[in-house]
Parts: sequence; structure tokens; C-alpha cells
Amino acid sequence: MILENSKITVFGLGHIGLPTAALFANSGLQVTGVDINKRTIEYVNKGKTPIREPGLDELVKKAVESGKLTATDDGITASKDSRIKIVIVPTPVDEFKKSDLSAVESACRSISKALNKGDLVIIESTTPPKTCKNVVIPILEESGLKAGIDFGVAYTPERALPNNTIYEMTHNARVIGGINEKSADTAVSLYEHITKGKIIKVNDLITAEMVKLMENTYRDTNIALSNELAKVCEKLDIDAIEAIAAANHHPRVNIHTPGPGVGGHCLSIDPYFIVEIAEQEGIGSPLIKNARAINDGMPGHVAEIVVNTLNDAGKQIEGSKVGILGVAYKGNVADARETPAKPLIELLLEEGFDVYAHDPHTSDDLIEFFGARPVSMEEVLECDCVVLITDHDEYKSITPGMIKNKIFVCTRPVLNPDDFKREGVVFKGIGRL
Ligand code: SAJ
Repeated sequence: MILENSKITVFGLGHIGLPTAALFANSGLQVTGVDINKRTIEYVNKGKTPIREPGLDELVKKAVESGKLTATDDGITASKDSRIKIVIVPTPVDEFKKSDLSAVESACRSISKALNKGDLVIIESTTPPKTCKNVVIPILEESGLKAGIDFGVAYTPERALPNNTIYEMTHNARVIGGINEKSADTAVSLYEHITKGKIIKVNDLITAEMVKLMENTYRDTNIALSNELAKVCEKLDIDAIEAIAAANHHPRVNIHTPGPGVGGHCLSIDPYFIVEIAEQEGIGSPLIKNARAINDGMPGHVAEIVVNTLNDAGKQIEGSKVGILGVAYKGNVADARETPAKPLIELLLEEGFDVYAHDPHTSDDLIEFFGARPVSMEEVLECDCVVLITDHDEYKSITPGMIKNKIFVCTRPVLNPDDFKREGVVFKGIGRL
């Protein structure tokens, strides 16, 4: 397969699909992006992006203006016209924490209807191990063609960090597994167009699927460990942040940072894919499952700190105003998927508080949807209790004098407790009561 003449279809123009499509297009390859969202297609065809990601606007503009990137909702026609098809669609979990692969299945069905001998299908969506074998390939073979003989299959997980996606996509190491050597090698040659990072070829499709899940599970369980240690430290009157920082001086220790919970569409979801497959295999994965439960329990712990702090200060709960700083799942992003702010707001409302919130990156509609009243940062700082949830840069210069009612629950270690305590502010944090 001569890649220089091969057209590419990218299924899914989201946070990872759109930058990938634009990077391939700017590397000189002809790319068609497919999405079910008409607004996304309109945006892209005008050279614009509906996603906030540093550097993406220019990348998409250049790709579309050069004629190398177009978008459509017709996945079958786009597929017919291209020799390489890449699937980068969402794989959420359902209410029972089981993977929902419907978007992957739907993209593969379109591909199947337009598959030709010699084509290569690449999956980038995060999936439970065995998805390529048990879900993707059977659908593709409905075409009458045989995987590994008539067409190739490769899996390469996306691993770029939101807000730094373009840099990480082009500089991080990339892991690639194939149904056979030829599929993996063709995928390696393709990704060499857009990455300066090391390309690591692994044994097969399932290994590549597992690598991605291991990475996010490592981080999620590590954060759960830090959250558990923080809660123990609270009981022992130890500043967990100071203790963790000291422990991390050990050359083989890297304890992550405790916080109000783990959000985003990756860490809070991907570990369940391992739990799911481990349960199917009859062994379960109690550590990973427990870590998820610990992190999911953190908004409840924050609510408890707020209630206890106000009780200790002799304030009543019913009708007291709690002001939340930040609803995005992490600092300096507009993304609020799986954010711990949402369950926290719900718990505080259940307690009887009036909940106000501010976030310079997200919309007021979202804050209202979460059940809080959107207000300015100044108004949040005037509430009976101020709760910092997201470590946005805008909040790192808050000073004691700005906390009007002198009660501050700061769930991220971005401000020095002593500065506040010296000025008479009741300062509580995760792992620092
Ligand atoms: N968090 C903590 N304590 C920490 C680190 C993070 O509480 O010490 C929280 C954050 O506040 C946030 C959540 O965890 O709510 C996740 O944030 P993150 O920055 O760890 O990760 P994501 O979800 O934005 O991106 C991760 C990355 N994976 C790894 O670092 C192993 C990224 O490289 C992946 O591409 C991405 O998942 C993905 O798409 O899977």
C-alpha cells in the first residue's frame, strides 16, 4: 500500500479525531472526516473547530483551506473512496459501568459496507480488551472479506492529554498492534507522518488495547491511594500534602495528588473496561474496582467537610450559601465531563444549602444544569463557605482577604493554608483538616 496516494477516512471528529484528521491532512494526505453531528461538519467544512483546544483552530483552518480535509456525515461513501479508515469515536460506560460500544459498532458497519481488498482499518477508540477480535472484526467481515487476509486491522490508542493534545499527539510515544505484521507495519508508516515520538510495535491487537487501559488505571488507582492516605492523615492531624511531597523524594515513589474526585472521560471510565473483562474471565479486579469507588466517593467526603466545618463554626446548614469555584474536571480546561463538581453540587443541595458556582471556562448553562446558580467569582467569595474544586489559574491568586466569611474548603493543594490561617480564615483541604 503506497500511503502517499492513500485517502484516509477518520470516523469521529471529537477531541481526538479532529486533531488527528487535521494533522494527517497537514502532512499532505487526503482526509475525509466523518461525524454524525451536523454542526461539527458545518464547522469543519468552514475551516473552524467546535472544540476548545490550544492550536487546533489554526490546524483545522490550514487543512481545510489547502483542500486536504473535508467533513461529511456519509461514512459509507467516504469509506468507499479511501484505503485507510480510522475509528476515533467515543466509548462511554452505561449506568451499570459496562462499555457502550455502539459508536464503534456503527462506524464499523459503515466501513463494512464499503470495504475493499487491501484496505486497512485502524481503531483508536479506547476499548475493553478483545473488542477488536470479538466486535470490530466480525462486523468488518460481514463485507465477505477476511481480516488479516483481504484487509488489515490495527489498534493504536490515543493518549494525548486534553489542553496539550496537539503537542502530545505529535510527541508522545505511540503504541501500535496489528492483526498481522503487515497491518502493524502499514499503521507504523502512516503514524510516522504525524509523530516525532517513538513508535512502539506490540505483539498484537489485544496488547495494544490493554496498554491504554493500564496507563489510565495506573493513574486512577494511584490517585485513589493518595485520596485514601489523605483521609487517614486527616484523622491523624497530618498534613497529607506535606507528607506526600516528602515521600515523593524517594527515588521510586510517585504518589499522586489527593483531590475532590477524578473526572474527565478517561480515568473515571477506562478502569471499568478492565473490571468488565476481568469479571467476564471469572477473576474480577477488586483493587481497580475499589479505587474507582474511592475516587467516586470523594465528592461525598468534600460535602462532609463542608457540613462539619459550618457546624463547627456554629452556622446553620439550611439556607447557608456555599460558593463553588470551578466546575470543570481539572484546571484550565472547559471540559466538565464526569466532573466531581456535579455530584458535589447535588449532595450540597440535598443537605439544604443554597449553591452558587463560578467557572471562567465553562458556560453558565452548564452550572445551571448541575443545579447551582451561576455567579461571578466575587459573589462566590461572599458565600458563607467557599469551596475550590477546580485548580484553574484564575483561582491561584486568591488571598485571605478575599474570603469574606472566613470559611474556605480548598480541595486542591494550590494555596498555602498558613497564609489563610494567619489571617483568621478557617482553611480546610483534602488531607489537611
Ligand atoms: N487528578 C487528581 N490527582 C492527580 C492527578 C489528577 O485528582 O494527581 C484528577 C484531575 O483533577 C482530573 C482527573 O484526575 O479530575 C484526570 O485528570 P488527568 O490529568 O490525570 O487525566 P485526563 O483524564 O485529562 O487524561 C488522561 C491522560 N492519561 C494519563 O496521564 C495516563 C491522557 O494522557 C490520556 O490521553 C487521557 O487520559 C485519555 O484520553 O485517556
